[in-house]
Formats: sequence, C-alpha cells, structure tokens
Amino acid sequence: MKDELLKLLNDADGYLSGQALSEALGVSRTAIWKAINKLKEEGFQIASVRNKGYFIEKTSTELAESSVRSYLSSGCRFTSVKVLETVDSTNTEAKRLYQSGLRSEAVLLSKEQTLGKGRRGRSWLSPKDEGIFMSLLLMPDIDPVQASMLTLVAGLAVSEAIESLLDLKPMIKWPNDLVIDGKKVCGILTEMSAEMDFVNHVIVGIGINVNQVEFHPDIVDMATSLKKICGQEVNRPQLIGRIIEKFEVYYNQFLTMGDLAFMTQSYNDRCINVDQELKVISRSGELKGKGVGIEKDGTLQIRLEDGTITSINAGEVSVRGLYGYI
Ligand code: BT5
Repeated sequence: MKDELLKLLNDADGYLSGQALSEALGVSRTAIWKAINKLKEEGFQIASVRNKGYFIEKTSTELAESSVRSYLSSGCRFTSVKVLETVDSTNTEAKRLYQSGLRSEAVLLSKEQTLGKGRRGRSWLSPKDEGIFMSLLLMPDIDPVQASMLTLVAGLAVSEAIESLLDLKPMIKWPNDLVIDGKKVCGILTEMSAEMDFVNHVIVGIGINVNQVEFHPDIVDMATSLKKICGQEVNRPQLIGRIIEKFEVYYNQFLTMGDLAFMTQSYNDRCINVDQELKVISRSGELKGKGVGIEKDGTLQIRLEDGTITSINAGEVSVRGLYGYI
C-alpha cells in the first residue's frame, strides 16, 4: 500500500487529500496517515497541510541517486543504486564491483561513458548528460544458457516503460535494439561470467538516447532519441525508475518460471522482426527468411524461403532487415 501511495503522490500535480487517497487505495484515513509517516521516516519529503492534504516534494530531474530512488518502491530488490559522473563503461564498472566483492544485485548509472560498449567489440556513443547508461548487476541462479533471455526481458521492460511515460511504442528488434520510426533509440548488451553449469553474475547494460538531438556523423542516419521523437525533454530519473520497476516484475517471473513463456505474446506484439524479411548472419553462413516470433526460450523462429522453420539463438547471429537498418 505504501508503494501505491508513493506513486499516487509522485504522479499528482498538487495536493491530494487524505479522503481522496483513502478512497483511491480503499483503506482508512488513519492507515494513510500511518503510511505517510512511514514514508517520511524513509526520507521522503512530504508536506501535510490542513484542509489541503499531502504533497510530495518533486525530486529534481537531475540524474542523481536520490532522484532515481524516489521513483523506486521500498520493496525494490535493487537496494544499491549508484550514479557516477563518468566511467569507461557501466558494464565494465559493474564487473569491477563484482570482482571487488560486491555480492548484492545493483543498479549502476553514469552521466557519461568514455568507452561505452556495444556487442562484439562495437562501441556505444554516450554523450554526457543526455542519455541513460545503466547496468544491472544480477546474480541469478540459472543455467548459463538461459542468460541471453535477460536481454529480451530488459528489451520488453524498456519498451513498456517508455510507452507508459511518453505514449510512444518503441518496437523491439530482436534481440537487443529498440527502434522508433526505423531508427535505433536503445541498445542492450548482456554480459556474463559463468562456469560450465553455474552463473557467477550477469550484467545487463542498457543504453538509451534520451535528450540528445545531435548525433555523431557515424550514427546520424540510424539513431534517434526520445526527445527527437516526442519533442520534449524527458525526465531520466523517472524513466529509469519505471524501467527498473518493469524489469523487476519480469525478472522475478523469469526466475520463477525459468523461461519466457509469460512474455512471448507481449514481446512478439512489439517485435519488429515478426513478418519481416530478414537476413541472418551466423558463423555458418547466411540465411534468408521471414520472422515468425520468439519462442519461450528466447530464440527467434524464422520461416526460410523453402518454407521450413528454423530457430536462431541470440548469441550466434546478427539479424538485419533486407533493406536498410531495420
Ligand atoms: C548495442 O550493441 O546496441 C548494445 C549497446 C549497449 C550500451 C549500454 S550503455 C550501458 C552499458 N555499458 C556499456 O558499455 N554498454 C551498455 P550493438 O547491437 O553492437 O550496436 C552497436 C552499434 O550501434 C554501433 O556499432 C553503432 O553503429 C550503433 N550505435 C553506437 N552508439 C549508438 C547510439 N548512441 N545510438 C544508436 N546507435 C548507436
């Protein structure tokens, strides 16, 4: 109830009366008063004014630990949220944190990256103060072959988080890109340290072009940002909070079920590769076909030109649309 109360306060434009809150949450006004006191004890700045009700001090849109935390519910599994001024790569830093002994799941953000990483040695351009550069350090009790599914969990979480705040529906280009109007707005890099049958840690790195409007010449034709699409500055801490919240829900379901059956439909609904002509480039050569959708193990099914269906694994292939970037 406390978390729902916090959400109502955070989303409100002005004061909310005790009566309105008790009706919205279906609890007594005394219960609201007690929950407000608990939130204050936790450090939330909530004003209570007679005859007006409650008002939460809006956190700044600056990227800071406190502003991100204010959007997270108190039961969030990620108890550690850290924001760095600058770093080579948040994924690399998360790995260093693990190596130096950190053993709790954590969220690591940086205002800029000087050596942001894409897949297979590619780079992720990460201009200061304009994007979201975030790594989730996870220690899931899963088989190493399941780790690539976390890229898809993150993709769905980011896409839904953006949609819920900005009324845009980013499509997912399997396995790791989000695309709006044919251009890339987010990329995900999942890295893992594992033994044959045991995962030490998984790092899910998420890069989102948020408030930049100028792009490096290398990517100007293929990249876009949320601000470019929706025409307004986007509140990064709020978006980060929403992403973590969505990710946590799906991550918990994934850990319980061990596969992605719970989200294949939502994923395929957003997957730009469904019914799209594809070229798959793998170590063993090239395949052409049409995307069918993901399976519960995270593989993408493709109907080949001869009508047979094959499944491809995220770790092994690069998928390109036959025409242009998508
Ligand atoms: C990705 O790789 O898309 C994964 C990107 C992951 C970035 C996050 S940021 C936080 C965390 N820390 C890290 O160091 N990395 C993660 P890939 O599919 O290989 O795409 C890389 C390609 O995307 C590059 O070769 C460029 O063509 C293009 N690219 C680079 N920067 C971009 C940007 N800001 N926006 C759109 N496209 C970009």
